[in-house]
Amino acid sequence: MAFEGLAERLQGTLQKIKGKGKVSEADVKEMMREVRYALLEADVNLKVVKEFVKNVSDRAVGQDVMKSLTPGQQVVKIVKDELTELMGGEQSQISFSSRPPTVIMMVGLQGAGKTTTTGKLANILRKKYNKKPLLVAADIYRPAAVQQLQTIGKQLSLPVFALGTDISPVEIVKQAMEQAKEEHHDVVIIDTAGRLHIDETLMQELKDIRAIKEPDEVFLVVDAMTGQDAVNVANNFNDAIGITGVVLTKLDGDTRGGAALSIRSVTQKPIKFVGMGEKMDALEPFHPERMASRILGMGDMMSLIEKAQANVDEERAKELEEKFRTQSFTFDDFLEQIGQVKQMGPLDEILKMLPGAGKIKGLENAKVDEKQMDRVEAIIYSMTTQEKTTPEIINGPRKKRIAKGSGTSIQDINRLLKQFEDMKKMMKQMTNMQQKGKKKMKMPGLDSLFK
Ligand SMILES: Nc1nc2c(ncn2[C@@H]2O[C@H](COP(=O)(O)OP(=O)(O)OP(=O)(O)O)[C@@H](O)[C@H]2O)c(=O)[nH]1
Ligand SMILES: [Mg+2]
Repeated sequence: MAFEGLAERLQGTLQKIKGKGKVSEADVKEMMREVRYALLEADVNLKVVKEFVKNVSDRAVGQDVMKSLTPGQQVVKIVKDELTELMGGEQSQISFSSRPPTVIMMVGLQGAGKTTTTGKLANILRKKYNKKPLLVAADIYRPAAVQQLQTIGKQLSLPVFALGTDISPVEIVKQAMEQAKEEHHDVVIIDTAGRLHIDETLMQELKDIRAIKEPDEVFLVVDAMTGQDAVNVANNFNDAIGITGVVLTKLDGDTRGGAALSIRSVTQKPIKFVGMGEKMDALEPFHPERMASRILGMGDMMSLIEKAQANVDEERAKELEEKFRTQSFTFDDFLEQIGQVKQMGPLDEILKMLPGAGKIKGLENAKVDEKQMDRVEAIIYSMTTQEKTTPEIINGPRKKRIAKGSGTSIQDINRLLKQFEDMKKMMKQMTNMQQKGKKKMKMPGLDSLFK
């Protein structure tokens, strides 16, 4: 899980100051020492850390905090605001050309994820923006690079422009632009070659491609796992050819976070997307505020809801919303949820998006494997209709019967009953939170699930 160490340390540190009715300068100093350490440990650029610490400190010992009724919480909010700012503040959108086709160039070092991201991005452009992209295979150097893009194109049913490897990338791109015009493609995404290190030939070639038609976006693709090196790479590419944004890949791995937190501040270029896996739907727009919220254990309800909305149909979501509200959620609904959760992705990732999830005992080690889910399903299938709707009636003899029927143990039944109760409680909390938050926060999307 990305950011794990950083999240843990920051949350631990903030926990100490959160409940304080009074926050002294010494408290802030103490806290910031730990924050500084946590950031450096996460491989955040030293200059960035210094500036961050200064900004938070200045605001945290300011008049507003001292006068506030909840200074501890105020400080936590400042940390969150500054983290958000550090990652760029607002979400950065794609710039489209007013005179199509929009040209997007993918650049970066070898193995960063350019080719994969080209496919993922085209997929998003088609799905969410209704665009008709053309993918261009301009990497003539790495063996099978052209085929790789063609395979991705086939998989997504998207056209790939390729001329083999005996022709220069500049010529390929020129001809691709012609074809895009003829076939009315409104976006052209150019997959360029990577190098092990930044070198003059690579840069010159990229400059030559750039010169054919000024791209609307030059996306630098960098591997988040490379930490501060990613920041250096970004700086070098930006100086040499000029980039417009960054795609941070492999954020699904256990990166410490240094790149995500430093890149924007060092290069002044926004992170536009993050890669969350190898599959073609594993690219997400980067939301600084949501990311800050996730790092600080405040959850990421927005992403969770969006994920849910992508998998749940509208009608059913409305029904569930009503059930959450009236607390009439049954084991049948639970069963259905399990099915949907299975579709949403790894459960431990999803649970981490819940506010305060980090504090639920044992959750960090929750490895809910398919087998366990199957067991839960078997137990529910062994319940009578009445048991499913009013689990309170499940007494000793009933438990015995269910255990026998599902090939599980009484302990398994007890555990599930407890989980079900906890889940109901959590839903109640979420519903309450939403109602309270309504006046203060604007959370579009959330409304449709929890009214
Ligand atoms: N886990 C994970 N793997 C990724 C992600 N993005 C790319 N990869 C993997 O990283 C490897 C390299 O990806 P490519 O897209 O071929 O990288 P490239 O930059 O085009 O590489 P070159 O063309 O050799 O320069 C592949 O195995 C991808 O599946 C991501 O977000 N998460
Ligand atoms: Mg490639």
